[in-house]
Amino acid sequence: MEKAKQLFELFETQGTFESVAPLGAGLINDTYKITTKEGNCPDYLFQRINHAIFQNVEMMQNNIFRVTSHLRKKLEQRGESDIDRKVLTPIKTKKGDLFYFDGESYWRFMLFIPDTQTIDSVTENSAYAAGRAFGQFQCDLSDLPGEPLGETIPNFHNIEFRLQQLHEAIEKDAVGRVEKVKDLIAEIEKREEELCLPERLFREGKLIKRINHCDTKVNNMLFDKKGNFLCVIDLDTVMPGFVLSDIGDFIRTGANTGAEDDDNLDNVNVNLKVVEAYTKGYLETATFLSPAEKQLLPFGGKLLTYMQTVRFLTDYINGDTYYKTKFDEHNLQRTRAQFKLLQSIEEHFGEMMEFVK
Ligand code: GN1
Ligand code: MG
Repeated sequence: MEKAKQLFELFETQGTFESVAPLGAGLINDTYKITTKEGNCPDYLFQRINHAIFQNVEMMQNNIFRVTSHLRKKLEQRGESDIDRKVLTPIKTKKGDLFYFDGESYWRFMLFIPDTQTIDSVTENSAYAAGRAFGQFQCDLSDLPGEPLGETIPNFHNIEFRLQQLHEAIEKDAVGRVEKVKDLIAEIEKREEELCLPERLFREGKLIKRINHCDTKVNNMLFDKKGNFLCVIDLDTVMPGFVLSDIGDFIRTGANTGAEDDDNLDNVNVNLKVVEAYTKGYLETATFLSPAEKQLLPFGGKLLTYMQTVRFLTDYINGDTYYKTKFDEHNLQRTRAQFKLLQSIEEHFGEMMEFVK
């Protein structure tokens, strides 16, 4: 409480601090909401940035500032109303910085957007809206002026790098968990060659990098109370990557009939209706795609689900050092649920390819 109040005073905020409460379900940063006393002053959201993961906070905050300013300009050009609800607004410190370091933690503020909801599962309608929104997001950022954005986490969605991390974890076997997950390791190794395709295409000059969100979990989208799409949130990982990342992570989360960490694998399957609706919406606004990129979109779903399986398993083997966990075997349960989803995607891959055609 005292800390929140102190931070509130350090940033360019309006109104009087009233209360603070935790918010959201992110696996990385800690998020809180500050309510102000005055009805005509905004409320604020602030976060302690996970500095172990985002090691270059300055680069990340600069990326976010450039991206949100550019998106705001695009909204203005299109004559949109309610712009403060359709793009995030970072708040600077009174000194003009995009974050504050207190000697231990890094903090940042943004405007809180009221009367909104995030959702963990989508209908066909909201999937279509999400597809259009992420296509528009990438399209709007395709002419971002200036230097390329920095990679806030180097090699973030590079599957070859993620596999290398897995192999290092297996090698170390820091907490003696490898024996228990031999079956999963074998399944992952069986698919390595196939799933490293995009990195090979990139090296051959056949696939390019564009600005992506790189964390298009369905709950990283904000809707109003009626279910209308407002904006994309959690911009920490906006950086250059393959367009496969964003459609892929949406399929992984939005088109999963179960939960990311479902303990009942029978719940976990790919929802083809959601994939179809998202693909349709996305292709309507992502008008910049090359034929090669279009062809690979369904592969994105496979790749990101595979990558998340690899990442959760790596963290499990390392002894749960990266993701927040709620119980002892949480990362293993997540791994099994992601692997089940991967199998379901593989089974229905032919149908997913049809949607692009
Ligand atoms: C993390 O913080 P959150 O929940 O939005 C992770 C994503 C993973 C996701 C899995 C920086 O996202 O890459 O896909 O968990 N973010 C980072 O749920 O590693
Ligand atoms: Mg997030």
